[in-house]
Amino acid sequence: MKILFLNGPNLNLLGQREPDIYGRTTLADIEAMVRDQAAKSGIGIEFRQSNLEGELVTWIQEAKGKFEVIVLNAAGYTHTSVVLRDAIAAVGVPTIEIHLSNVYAREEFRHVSLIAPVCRGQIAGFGANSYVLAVEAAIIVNGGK
Ligand code: CA2
Repeated sequence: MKILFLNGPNLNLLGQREPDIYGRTTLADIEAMVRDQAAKSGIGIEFRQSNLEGELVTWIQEAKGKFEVIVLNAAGYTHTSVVLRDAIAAVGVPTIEIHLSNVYAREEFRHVSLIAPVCRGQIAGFGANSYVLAVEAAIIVNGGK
């Protein structure tokens, strides 16, 4: 199995700004944790970040036939993006929504996810471990393989 991890805007700043909310772990640290976890199950991963909505859409479209599962932290686009929702629905690659923070314990606008209805499930609130848990969720989504 191959999993495509996609990260949205500003997640490249992890570990450098707002450590009280997002912790001190960098996105590169998280990628290393995910690679370790995936390697234990013989899973291949690709890990990308973009600040551009259209680039994320293109990557979702290109995932068809190359990846079995997408794990998506759409960051702020979670709460605003019709185009990401449409791409996930159109492409049909099973997608897992993840967040570092517990978005339901934060501002009300973060309680709404436009992508949740087209995702297989959601993991939120476990910091960097949301990504590690997503590897296990991806195995479940892929039928245990
Ligand atoms: O908790 C999450 O993972 C979020 O997707 C993070 C987004 C936020 O808009 C979502 O509501 C929840 C924000 C990502 C920005 O990350 C930063 C990291 C360090 C410094 C500033 C922003």
